[in-house]
Amino acid sequence: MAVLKHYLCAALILIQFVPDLLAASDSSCPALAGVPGTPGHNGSPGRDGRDGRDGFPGLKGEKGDPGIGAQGPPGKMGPAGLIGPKGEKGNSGLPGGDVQHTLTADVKYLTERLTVVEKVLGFQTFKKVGKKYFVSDGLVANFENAQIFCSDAGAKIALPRNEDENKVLVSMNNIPKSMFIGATDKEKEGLFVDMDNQPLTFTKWRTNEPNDYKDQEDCTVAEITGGWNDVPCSAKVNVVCEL
Ligand code: GN1
Ligand code: CA
Ligand code: CA
Repeated sequence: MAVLKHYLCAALILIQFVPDLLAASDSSCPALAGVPGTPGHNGSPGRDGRDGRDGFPGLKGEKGDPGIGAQGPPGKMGPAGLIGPKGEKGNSGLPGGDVQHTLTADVKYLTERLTVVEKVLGFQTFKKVGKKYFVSDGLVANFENAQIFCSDAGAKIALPRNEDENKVLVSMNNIPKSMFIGATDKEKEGLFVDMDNQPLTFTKWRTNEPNDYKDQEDCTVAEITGGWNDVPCSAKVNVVCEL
C-alpha cells in the first residue's frame, strides 16, 4: 500500500500544474526534493576589463601549418659585402721569353713540315715511311740527271737509312726494276758515301757487291729484291727522290 502511495505522489508531482491536487495530497506524501525552477534571464554585460600590463606578453601561440603555395622566385642579389683580406701570392708563370721561344719553334717546325708536304703533293706518286717521303714522277735517267731532277724539286736522291725505308723504297720500283740511291764511291774507290760525303750508316749490298765491275761502277742502285749493287753512273734506271 505504501509503494502504491509513493507512485501516486510521484504522478501528482509530475502534474504539478494542478495545484489543488498537489495541495490535497501534500499532507499524506513523504518529503521529496522539489523540481528545479526555470533558469533566470542573463544579466547585463559587465564593464570592459583593464588593459594588460606592458612587459608581460601573453603565451606564445602554436606553430601554424605549412603553407601550400609554390615556392616564389629568387630574390634580388644582395649588396656586395666588405672587401676580404688579400689572397696569397700566386705561382710564378713561365717566363715570357720561354713561351715565345716555344711558339717560335712550333711555328718553325710546322712551317717546315707544311713545305715538305706541299712538295710531296707535286709528285705523281709518293710513299711515307717514318717522317720521310719517297716521291717519283716515273722518270728513268742516268745518275747525273737523277740528281738534277731531285735537286730541282727541292729534294735529294733517295737513300734508305734503315730496313723499313729500304723496303718502302724498292716497293716503288718499276721496270727497269732498279733505282738509283744517293751513294757513290767517286771520290775514293770502294768507299761509298752519301751525297754529303758522309759514310753510310746503313747498307744492303747484294752478295759479292760492290764489285766495281770493269772498274766502271761508282754509283749505286737498289734492286727490286731490296739488295744493293754498284753500277756505272751512266746506267739509266728509275729515279726516286726523298723529302
Ligand atoms: C751486272 O750484267 P753484267 O754481268 O754485265 C751488273 C753488275 C753486277 C753484275 C753481277 C749494269 O753486270 O753491277 O756486279 O751483274 N751490271 C749492271 O753479276 O747492273
Ligand atoms: Ca767503284
Ligand atoms: Ca756491281
